[in-house]
Amino acid sequence: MSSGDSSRSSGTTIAAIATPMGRGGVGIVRMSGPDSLDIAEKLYVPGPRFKGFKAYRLHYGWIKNRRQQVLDEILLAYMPAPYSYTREDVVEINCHGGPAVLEGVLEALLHAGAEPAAPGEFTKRAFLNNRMDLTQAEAALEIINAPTQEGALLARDKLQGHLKDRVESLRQGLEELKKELCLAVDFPEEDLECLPLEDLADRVTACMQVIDELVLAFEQNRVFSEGALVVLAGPVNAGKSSLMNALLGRQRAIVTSIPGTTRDYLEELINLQGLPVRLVDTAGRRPTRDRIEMLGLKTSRQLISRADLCILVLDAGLEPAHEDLAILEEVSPGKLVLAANKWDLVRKTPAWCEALRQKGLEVIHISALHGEGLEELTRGVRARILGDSRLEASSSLAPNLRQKTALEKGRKELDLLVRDARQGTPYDLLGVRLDYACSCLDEITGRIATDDILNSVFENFCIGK
Ligand SMILES: Nc1nc2c(ncn2[C@@H]2O[C@H](COP(=O)(O)OP(=O)(O)OP(=O)(O)O)[C@@H](O)[C@H]2O)c(=O)[nH]1
Ligand SMILES: [Mg+2]
Repeated sequence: MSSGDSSRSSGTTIAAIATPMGRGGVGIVRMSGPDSLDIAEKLYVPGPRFKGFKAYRLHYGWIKNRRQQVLDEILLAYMPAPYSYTREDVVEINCHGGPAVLEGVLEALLHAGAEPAAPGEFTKRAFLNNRMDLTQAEAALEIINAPTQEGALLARDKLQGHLKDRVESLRQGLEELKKELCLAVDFPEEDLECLPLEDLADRVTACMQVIDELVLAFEQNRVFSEGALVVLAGPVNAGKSSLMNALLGRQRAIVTSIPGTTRDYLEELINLQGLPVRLVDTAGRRPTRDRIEMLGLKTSRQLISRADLCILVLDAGLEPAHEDLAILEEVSPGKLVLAANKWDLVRKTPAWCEALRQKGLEVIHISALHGEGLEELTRGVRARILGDSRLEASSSLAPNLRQKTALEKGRKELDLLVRDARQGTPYDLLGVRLDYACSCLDEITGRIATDDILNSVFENFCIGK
């Protein structure tokens, strides 16, 4: 492995608070490096039955602060290398989860010889010590950040190394091809016999298909890891804010019968049967000269252009004006659902609604006020965003943006390779393209890990992970 910053991994012992700041029942301070146990011994006050530190046991006792005063009652775990998160000696101190205690313990460890850990440094060491590849390190961050359990399950598969295995098997296929290419080059008179052009093209195309599947899964996974952006839009007074509140289950947005109640946008995260959704209520559309309202409408347009899905809310009892339907031109039909609201006042499908349905628009009758039709709306929203795809095993191999970019780079090279091969480019030159495609895959797993790559991965981590 050619990795940049392995210097810190050898020798130093790092420490950090691993649990979030704030008050909790338990907080954990973590150390990793060769001096972990020595440093812990300086500060640990044994409990009554202590008979020396044993690996993978919890030791009851007390911990001193840097002034040697007994600070808190603790449980201390000692996990010697190589069977630890970082593959180095690790000590974890479970103390009470208050900021003063946690800071006091950390301060004492630093005073006794540990160095403060950088963001993600524990995981970076785990990577540098070959405990995990880069896709697994990134999955550790993804599982922490997952907004719903479904999102966490997707990250879990990557944490277990499934994406790594897929990328490694792709790479292996390319390596084998490379070997055969070399053979063909060594015996040029037989090259086509050793590796017929069609065979070469087929095998590279199969690799590209695997890459395409992974890239496709990226989009789906993005929705689960970041949340889908769903924007409520439509004319004033249609009931957008009422719908926001109904879906949220609490009165978040102000609702009045005065048109133009909402001016700025409001965003809340909701869980639609496992699908995380960033739900946004926007200012209602109407012709206006009010500067604040105009700014609100501009923001609303920007949100609509970025949305994964737009819910056009209309008052079912009012035939929409031409400009109320302008959004149909702004948003592609696949990204639009019409919620015909105030159904409690109408109870039969108006002709204009039917006409829109005929045009292929999905129309769902709801009453935001009485909470009717919300389940159907939820189902419609999920189906639109997820398409036919379900949470299947394949989607759990979804790459993140960094990994997807590297996959696309590799795919482009393979595409060029097939083109060159068909144009009769000599086999040894094709080998160069194969090497480059392999190096793109290596960026994903971290076989090639420059400082730039490592920094871009670990700068997003929190301290203590
Ligand atoms: N009968 C009935 N009234 C509703 C329903 N939904 C909303 N309303 C009423 O319609 C009025 C407007 O509701 P809002 O939720 O403020 O509408 P809005 O689209 O956010 O309006 P703006 O913020 O002005 O764009 C309020 O008086 C609501 O109580 C519904 O399903 N049935
Ligand atoms: Mg409103």
